[in-house]
Amino acid sequence: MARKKQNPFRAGFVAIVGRPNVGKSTLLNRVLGEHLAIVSPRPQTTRTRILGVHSGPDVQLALFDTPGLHRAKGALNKQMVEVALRTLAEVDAVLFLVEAGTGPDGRVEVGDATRWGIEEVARSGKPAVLGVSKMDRAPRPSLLPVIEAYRSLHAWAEIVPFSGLTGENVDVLLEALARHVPESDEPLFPPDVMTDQAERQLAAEYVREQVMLQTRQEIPYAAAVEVEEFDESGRRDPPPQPRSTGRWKSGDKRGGLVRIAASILVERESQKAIVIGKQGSMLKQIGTKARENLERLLGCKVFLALNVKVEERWSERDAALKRLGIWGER
Ligand SMILES: Nc1nc2c(ncn2[C@@H]2O[C@H](COP(=O)(O)OP(=O)(O)O)[C@@H](O)[C@H]2O)c(=O)[nH]1
Ligand SMILES: [Mg+2]
Repeated sequence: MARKKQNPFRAGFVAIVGRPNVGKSTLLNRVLGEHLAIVSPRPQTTRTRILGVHSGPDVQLALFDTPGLHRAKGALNKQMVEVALRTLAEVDAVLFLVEAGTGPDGRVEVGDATRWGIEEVARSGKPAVLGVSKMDRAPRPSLLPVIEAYRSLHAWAEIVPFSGLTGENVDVLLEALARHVPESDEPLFPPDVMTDQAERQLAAEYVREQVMLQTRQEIPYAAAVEVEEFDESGRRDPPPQPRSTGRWKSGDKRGGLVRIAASILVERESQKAIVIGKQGSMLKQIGTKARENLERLLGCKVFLALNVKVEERWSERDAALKRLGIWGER
């Protein structure tokens, strides 16, 4: 009996880039089936690049979620855009995302920032797949003009409409990306590794996500979160080896209790008052929701103690950005 020729194994790094809010983080989470990257309706939710590893039978894609490409003002924003551009230079392939949907007159407007992003993709010289996101909210016939508008702007390797929210066509998108990463004898990461983010970092991000979702005006952009204590001595069944790599593996849901103490940094006393809320109500709400989400992620009980600190102009100071992990090795 003739046996089907096996596909060669492929493995590579892929940068997910695009304007803020196009659905980069939602896609990464959908691919991994875990809430790894935080998501909010606000732009600039993602501040660092986040590695998520997708391992299939004949492919491994190491996907970097990146901060959105935008006109950056201030040290924090400049650093975020820098991270996205640097990631472009380091990967095997690029997934550039734009949103489905047309204007009320049926026309497709390609903004200047998007054009600039596409130029950067071209400059990288990497094979680039165009992902047209949020297809769930665009009527089918409206997809074609969007695809047409972008087709002429770059020699895309492939164009795939998809929805990170419903998961529609995400498999097709992954297959398209797999065709543009190199053949490889071995995977880049052990197949059970999902990210290089330590649980401690994830805890900080989960708290920041609730600040983004529950506060208004300037607070989301003025806030950062620092975990001061992550005590897992109360966790059940410690793993056989210390996880010195800090890599978080899915399936690490071991029961028991983790105690976390974290500070929410803001830039002014007035902002501190808002984050604390009347008789602590806002801080309580942020803490409750973040704790529930963390319990789901870690698979154990979580004791989460939050406080709010003022650190003037942290977002303008390089040292603070480094300390908070926004600038540096990542
Ligand atoms: N309808 C719909 N909304 C989406 C989809 N993907 C993301 N969103 C929403 O768009 C907003 C920004 O998403 P996010 O993943 O944070 O975008 P990012 O800034 O590119 O990482 C959030 O409110 C998401 O819920 C999608 O496929 N369909
Ligand atoms: Mg994001």
